[in-house]
Amino acid sequence: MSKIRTVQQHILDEERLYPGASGDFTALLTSLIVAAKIISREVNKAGLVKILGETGNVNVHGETVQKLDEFAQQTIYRAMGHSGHLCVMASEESENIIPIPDGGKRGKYVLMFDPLDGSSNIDVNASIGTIFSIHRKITKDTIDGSLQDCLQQGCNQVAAGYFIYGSSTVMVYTTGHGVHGFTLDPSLGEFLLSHENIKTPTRGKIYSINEGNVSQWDHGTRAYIDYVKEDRKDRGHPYSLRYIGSLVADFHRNLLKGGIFLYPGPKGKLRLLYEAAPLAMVVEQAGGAASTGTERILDLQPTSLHQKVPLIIGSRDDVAEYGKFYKDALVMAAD
Ligand code: FDP
Repeated sequence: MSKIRTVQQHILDEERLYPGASGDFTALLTSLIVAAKIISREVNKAGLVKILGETGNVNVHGETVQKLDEFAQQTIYRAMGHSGHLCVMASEESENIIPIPDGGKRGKYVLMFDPLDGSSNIDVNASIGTIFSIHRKITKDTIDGSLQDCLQQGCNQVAAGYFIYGSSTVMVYTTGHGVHGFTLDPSLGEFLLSHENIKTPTRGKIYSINEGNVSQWDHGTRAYIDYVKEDRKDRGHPYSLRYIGSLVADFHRNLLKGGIFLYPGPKGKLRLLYEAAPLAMVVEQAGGAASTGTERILDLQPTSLHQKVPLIIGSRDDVAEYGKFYKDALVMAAD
């Protein structure tokens, strides 16, 4: 019979792997989980917005109805700003770094987050999510964190993960010791271990890409997508196309089933710090890979807060195969 474990118990177990741990990190994740539960509750009510009041209006309870992505942003800020464990935050929704509120205790961690990824799907009841990435403070001059603390390579993350608000709410996270998934039991208000030590298949049968962008693709991407669509049973082809257009949802499905998600260049659309790097840490910990086509995502040195990168992520052999197509096309173009 499978064991019953809450995410809190699991985080505490992981903390015991570090005898000198102060408990700060555990407390930080606990605050983040509270924020996610509040966002989850609000996402579940999204369909009632029209009944209870339009965005910007005052609803029947006398509350101002906010856009869900603004609500998610503020909820995380309010839950984390006073947690005492962070020195700075950065969000996909804010242009600049987010300092810790005046008077708030400063801590040794940096939080980067995308409060509500895939938000264009809210109105159609498709899954959306919150992505997070945690680094240690590296600057020493003041107790406040700075831009430099936010612009760290993904390989320095101490934890990363996401919450997906779908048919149920699921949390997936890693601290560098495997990837674990927890499903929210709304009646208990607890995330319970549902996916222990997730390993993604080394090769999948799914490709996920916005094919409407084909005219903007490079030759390598075009050749690769033609290849996965070939009717070659000996190679396990054709692959099935699955694209929701909500990164967390597309990523989560491919993580569990195997497959490849592509948002190719030249510049890409997805953000390095809030989307690509955290999901790259998760996928690598699950045995998969994440690349721009030529470089490992976790090796990229960010140069600005909202930097976009091409993102090719998923099953290890599929990502490697894409890389060969991409590089071959570059070589051919150079000849
Ligand atoms: P959205 O615009 O709905 O917020 O990064 C944002 C994102 O969604 C991802 O979640 C998703 O994978 C991607 O954009 C979809 O982009 P396209 O509509 O260009 O396919």
